[in-house]
Amino acid sequence: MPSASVQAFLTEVEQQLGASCLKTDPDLISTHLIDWRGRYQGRAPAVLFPGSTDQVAQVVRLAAKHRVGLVPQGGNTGLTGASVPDDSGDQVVISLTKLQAIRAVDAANKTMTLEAGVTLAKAQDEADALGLLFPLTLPSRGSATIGGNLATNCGGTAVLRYGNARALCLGLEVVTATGEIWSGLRGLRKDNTGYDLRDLFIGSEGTLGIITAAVLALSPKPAALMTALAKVPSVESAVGLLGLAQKKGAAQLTGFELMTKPALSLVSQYFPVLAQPIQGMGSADLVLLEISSPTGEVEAVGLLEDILSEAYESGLVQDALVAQSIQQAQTFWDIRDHITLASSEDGHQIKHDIGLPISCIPDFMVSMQKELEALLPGTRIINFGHLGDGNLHYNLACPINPNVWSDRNRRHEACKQFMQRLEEEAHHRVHNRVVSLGGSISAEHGLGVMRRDEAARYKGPVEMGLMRSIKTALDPLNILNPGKVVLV
Ligand code: FAD
Ligand code: 2HG
Ligand code: ZN
Repeated sequence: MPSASVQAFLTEVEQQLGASCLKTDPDLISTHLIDWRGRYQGRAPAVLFPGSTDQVAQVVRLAAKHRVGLVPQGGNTGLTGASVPDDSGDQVVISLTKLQAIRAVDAANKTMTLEAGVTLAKAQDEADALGLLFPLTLPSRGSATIGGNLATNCGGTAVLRYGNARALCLGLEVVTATGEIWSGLRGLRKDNTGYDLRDLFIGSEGTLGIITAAVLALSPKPAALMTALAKVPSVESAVGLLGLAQKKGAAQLTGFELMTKPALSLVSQYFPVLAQPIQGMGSADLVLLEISSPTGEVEAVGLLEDILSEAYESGLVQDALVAQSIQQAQTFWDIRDHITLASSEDGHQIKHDIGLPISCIPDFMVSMQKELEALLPGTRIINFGHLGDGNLHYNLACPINPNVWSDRNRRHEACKQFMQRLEEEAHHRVHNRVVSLGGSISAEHGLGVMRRDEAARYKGPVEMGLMRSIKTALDPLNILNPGKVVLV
């Protein structure tokens, strides 16, 4: 049973917003209480679905009155357990998915004002219809929402050229923890009028305010986006290829993704049809390069061929496949975008989302692999990600046990036990090394609950103190996503 204050809160929400704004049936709300990976399972008596900014503000005012913790949720694709409630049964999920309006478009200013529940895929389509580009892109774009993208300051596969979500947002509308509405929907590229509140809310994972709408910055649409796959003999070569591609392609290089052998073999195993384009390349580490061209496909293909032939001659690349059409370019992305899905089909992994100076990555990979082979013999290092940004998804998968592997349930159980038993130790080992190299323990996914305590281990007292001061100043009653990011 939820506490008396939670019950009183829900009664008032129903009176003020109407019964259609909340769901309490356990079968209907269960998917909102577990994260995308199935790693964090919480409890809540209800999920609320406000239909406007005013209704969000009403909910927050009632939550403050009754001291009820609210967990903002968009597409629930987050990977750090930040979008689901804890297991107290006294937090309430507030879904922003009903906030769907496209409020304004301004093609000359290259901006679009959207509500928080619009999916990233829809935002991309809207920009496309204007003849422009919203360049943020993630494999989860079909479900992830603009509110969630900004609350996590997500990265994705075009950061190299266009920056993180933060760089693509000019203004915000936010419901504060007291239930007031801050209307900061400015479409300005320059605005130095005091503290940057927008930047404070972006990346705060629903702990400082609830984003209800945003002004997004659009870019000119390239005439063509083309891709190539390059087989690299080592990660040093991949780093060398990055330097060469940046020198020759400059800002036309929009994507540079590493996919190591073990990551690709998961895609081959669980999505064999998608993996067909790489069958002839043998088992190898691959880099996916994307070039955007203002003139067209022929020029983009020409630039890719130029980069790759020089790389081949200097031994950085052993083989390459350049897409010959936009459709084929997409098939290369499909391989990359399915690594996380293939991983979750395989079973739970110990996930890391690390950021490193690119120059340190080759040494990190060699020394880390040695350390992990000694600590976790047989573990598969599913290493892939945004090498162009120095961001790797350095995930550890359970050693294959041939006795249980073909049985999905038993395989998943084995992986779950592997993760639960070794996660903490593996995180410490990987993160200690990353931090000793000047890196980050969360390059793009945020802290949530998964990395909250790890971050507190590495950040000094000054940084932690400032973070707590910000949280208590903006959310003095600790009702917005309590327990996530930083404990107060
Ligand atoms: P949720 O998962 O619902 O929420 C995430 C966080 O934002 C929570 O803290 C939540 O409380 C908060 N929140 C949500 N909406 C609001 C709001 N309106 N106001 C305030 N707080 C809010 N991430 C990357 O950075 N790069 C990737 O390449 C990438 N690829 C992915 C691929 C897959 C297959 C999956 C499953 C996930 C991937 N992610 C990636 C992670 C995830 O998709 C992103 O973090 C995304 O931005 C989350 O959006 P969402 O709407 O699903 O947010
Ligand atoms: C990606 O880049 C996502 O595909 C997911 O950030 C990473 O599965 C992961 O660890
Ligand atoms: Zn990523």
